[in-house]
Amino acid sequence: MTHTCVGIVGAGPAGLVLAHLLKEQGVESVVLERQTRSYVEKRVRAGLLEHGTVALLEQHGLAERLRARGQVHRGVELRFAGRRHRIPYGELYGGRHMVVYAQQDLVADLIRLWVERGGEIQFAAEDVSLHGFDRERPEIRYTRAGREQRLTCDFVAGCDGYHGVSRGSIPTGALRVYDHRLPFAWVGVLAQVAPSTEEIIYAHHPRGFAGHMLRSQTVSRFYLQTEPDDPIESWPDARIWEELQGRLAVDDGWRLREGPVLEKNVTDMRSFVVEPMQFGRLFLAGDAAHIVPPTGAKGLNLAVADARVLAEALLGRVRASDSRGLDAYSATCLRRVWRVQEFSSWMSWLIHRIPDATPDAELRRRMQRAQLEYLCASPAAGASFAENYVGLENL
Ligand code: FAS
Repeated sequence: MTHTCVGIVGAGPAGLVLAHLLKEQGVESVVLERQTRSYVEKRVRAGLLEHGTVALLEQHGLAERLRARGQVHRGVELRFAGRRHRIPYGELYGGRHMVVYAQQDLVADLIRLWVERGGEIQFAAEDVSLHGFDRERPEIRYTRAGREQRLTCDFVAGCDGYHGVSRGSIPTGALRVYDHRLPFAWVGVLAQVAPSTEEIIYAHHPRGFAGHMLRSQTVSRFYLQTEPDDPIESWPDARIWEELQGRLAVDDGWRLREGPVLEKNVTDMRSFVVEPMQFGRLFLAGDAAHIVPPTGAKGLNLAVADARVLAEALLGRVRASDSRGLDAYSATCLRRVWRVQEFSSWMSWLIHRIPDATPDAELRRRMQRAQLEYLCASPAAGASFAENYVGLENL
């Protein structure tokens, strides 16, 4: 049996950033990851980092490769009624910018730096179970290469995502669960094709939303609105490109480049939050505690924000025996979580086609169009969008 100060379950953005911030201040942790290293370093997910996320990574010496290979972005393009509307969020929000950098590349950077700095990470840790976190000596049990292992710790960080074991380890009834499924889903597409745009495009179209996201100069990410539970089999590549061409079209002849589809899947959209994000000596961070609709590109950024709050709170307790940060952990994180939930939900309803089954669908479509026009015409509305999209500070 080994002991560490903080047992971290999950080597995603939340777990890895937390591990680094603790180690930098001399607080030891062990990261337990169910998957193999190569699996987590190839898993395609997010790709847009908020200004605050990049600043935090830079502050802690974790952003060298991100700065060298990420693409700085200062604006986004909305399309509707065949027209383009650029929202210059950099100008509207004090020059702050965002960086396009694939999540799997960030995870690979954080793992490489963690190992280089002497951090301990156990990949392929199976059957993880959490014990005693409501008492003084939490224990994490797991098997690795068929042998049972036990890790005692002073605190446990549940950073194991929505499908992890941590949230489910908390006694039923101890959590309030908020779970809302939006009436749209995304066909996520990764294609071997250079981007046809300099900036991210969100297109509102009568056939449904389409998004042209960016990942690199040779690979592009696209999203298409579909029905929840729509099987990916109903989206052959030909249909994907036909719908992207149609929904992204504008009246100035712009054309979308096409290329081989590398990956495609259907992702449901939900707003999910558990309160509180802690129980005894177990603290949930990232997707283990909340899921936001991917529209506003917030999930990864929220995970890193939780990790920053949890690291500060744990350091306060471990180094100064000051428990106030840990006592307030959940309330501190939830202020940002609910702000981001509201913005992501608002943005989802702004740019998706309102389903026919929605009560007063036609009326809501008229109000949606008025909102789009107002957002593109009003500097005040643009500034409010900019600070939410790029990332609110001091929350
Ligand atoms: P993660 O899920 O990233 O990491 C959890 C880790 O815990 C994983 O490595 C997992 O293998 C491990 N784990 C799980 N169970 C375990 C167990 N029992 N024992 C040990 N380890 C365990 N967000 C955006 O901001 N923009 C996007 O465009 C975007 N697109 C997305 C597309 C998809 C298909 C998905 C699924 C998510 C997307 N997200 C996006 C959200 C996503 O990026 C998450 O918000 C982000 O990964 C959250 O980071 P973590 O909380 O660290 O959780």
